[in-house]
This record gives sequence, C-alpha cells and structure tokens, in this order.
Amino acid sequence: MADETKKRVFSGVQPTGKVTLGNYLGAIRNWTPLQESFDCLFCVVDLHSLTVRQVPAELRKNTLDLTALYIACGIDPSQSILFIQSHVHEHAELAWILDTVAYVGELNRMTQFKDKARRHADNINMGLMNYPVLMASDILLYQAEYIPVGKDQVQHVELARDIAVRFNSRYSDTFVVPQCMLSKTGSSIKSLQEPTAKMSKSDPDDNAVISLTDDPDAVRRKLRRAVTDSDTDAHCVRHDAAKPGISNLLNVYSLCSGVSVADAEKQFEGKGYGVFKEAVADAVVSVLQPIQAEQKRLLADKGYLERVLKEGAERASAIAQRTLSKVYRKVGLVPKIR
Ligand code: AQP
Repeated sequence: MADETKKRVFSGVQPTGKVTLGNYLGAIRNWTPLQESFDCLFCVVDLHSLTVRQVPAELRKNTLDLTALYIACGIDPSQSILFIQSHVHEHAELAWILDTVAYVGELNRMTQFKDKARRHADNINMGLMNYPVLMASDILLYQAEYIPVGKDQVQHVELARDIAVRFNSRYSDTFVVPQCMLSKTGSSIKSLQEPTAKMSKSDPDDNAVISLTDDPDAVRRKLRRAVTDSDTDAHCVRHDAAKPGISNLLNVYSLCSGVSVADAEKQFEGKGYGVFKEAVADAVVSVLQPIQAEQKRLLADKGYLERVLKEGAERASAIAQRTLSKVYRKVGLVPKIR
C-alpha cells in the first residue's frame, strides 16, 4: 500500500538507449536516499521514448534493462513503486484531458522540443511536442509533490505546475502542485566532447557519453579523449567557468569518489590532466562495476523482474485510477456504470 502519511515523489527515465552517467548522477542515484522519507514512485517512461523513432525489439530490451538498472542502483521495489508507464493506461488518458488545458504556445516554447525538433527534423511528430503534457500527466496522476530531476527537465516540471494550477482554478482543487527537487551537484553532467552541452543518451558520438554499461577500457578510453581546455594554465585542474571540460570532470570525480571539488583541486595541483583523467576513470569504474554486476544478475532472473513489474503496475494503478475518476467527474464526463 502507498503510505498516505508521507509526501510523494515521482520520477522516471526514458528507455531510449544506454543510460548515461549523467542520468545516473543527475537522477537515479539521488532517488535511493529518498525512499526512507518519501512515498516514492519510479517509472520507466516507455511511452515518452516513442516520440523519437525506436526499433521495437530494442525498446523492449531497453525497458527491461532499465528496470533491472533501477534495482541495481538501489531502488527497493518492496519500498518504492517501480513500474512501466505503459502498464498504467491512465497516463495516456489523463494526458488527453491535460491537453485541453495546455496551450500550443507554451509547448512551442519548450527548449527540449525545439532542440529535439532540430535534431530529428524528419520526424517532428505531435508526440514530440506533447511530451511535456504526458510528463505532467505522469506527475499529477500520483499527486506527487517532489520531482527529482536534472536541470534539463526543470522547464517541464514548471509546465506541470502551471497546468495543475490552471486546472485547479478552472475545475476546483484537484491536483497537488509539484515542485522540482534538484541535487546541488550532478544536476547537469556535460558531454565529454562538447562540455557546454549536456551528456545525453541519444548523442550519436559514443565518445561524448559514458554509458552505465561501459566496460573499464571504454571508460578509460573516453575519459582520456575527453575535451579539456587549451588556456594558458592548461595543466591546472581547477573548477572554473572558463574551463568547462575540466570543471565537468571535476564534478564527475567528486560525485564518484566522494572527495569535494575543492579537495580534488588540491589533490591534483601540479599533476597535469593525464594523471587527473586516470583518477577520474578509476573513480567512475569503481561506481559502475558493482551496478553492472547486479544488473546482470537481475536480468538473468526474469521471473523476479516480472513479479516486480506486475506488483508495481498494480500499486501504481490503484492511485492512478482514483485521480483519473476524480478528474473525469470534475470536467463533466458521465461516470461509467459498473
Ligand atoms: N547530463 C545530465 N546530467 C544530469 N541529469 C541528467 N538527466 C539527463 N541527462 C542528464 C536526467 O536524467 C533523467 C532522465 O532523463 P530522460 O531519460 O527522461 O530524458 P532526458 O532528460 O532527455 O535524458 P537524455 O539522456 O538526454 O535522453 P534522450 O537523449 O533520450 O533525450 C531526468 O531527470 C534528467 O533530468
């Protein structure tokens, strides 16, 4: 049963490809400590993935891989509700109602829509534009108060707030108005090749991204090739806006090793980038290896994953049904005779 006395948290990741170190440090890793104090729902948001063309067999595989990864990263399915978005049909149904509350103008202004429309110019489908409304539905369906996300998703959570406030004022109090929960560090891990852009699953340049399934050799190779800076003190490991590549690596190092950025600057004083990059690689590998081993073990136990997903969908549906029937009643739809 959901614990009604605790505040609710909702978050999710799209199974669009190989989950990145950015997804992990900016999102998934920050979820685990929340499980004690909050009533948490963690979702594999597969419907969102369809906004960009997918190979169906790969999408199915990625969805199960991501489910196992959540658990390997510390999500406890006996405590949190872990489920696949498409298993709870209310997400798509509420999205339709919210579509009638959201404005085309505000969806057009979403940075991610503009960015993805540019990157997928041959497939600017309605779903791509509608993505933030489906995300609002994901959140509002569970009356979630806190949404732990990376910086790139803040604009979408703000839209979910606007939609909730608008719906509440039009039809009377219905939705909890959600707010972002941003981690102080890790909320924006950058591409290794273009350190002013975010590290992204769908980046076609494999060298730009550390994936959670990368083996130690791949991690070391990518970090050695990571773009750094060619300023005058090129070998000074310092967190500085003028050194976005090194600053990003310092953040990664700090998050993976537990050493503060300030202490890391001292640790690598006068040592040069080569030594520093090897240390970053060691720290990343030590974080990834136990997760990879546990994910592999879980994927071999198909029966367990199926039980987790079945139970997760049942628990999520119980909450979702309550919200959706309230919404249908508020907007004036005649209740179905049961
Ligand atoms: N580089 C990042 N740094 C910190 N946090 C990040 N997140 C994504 N990239 C970074 C956070 O991960 C969560 C899940 O994101 P998503 O899969 O739903 O979609 P996204 O934000 O669009 O992530 P990607 O990796 O860029 O996916 P694609 O390439 O498929 O669009 C979110 O909380 C996000 O903030």
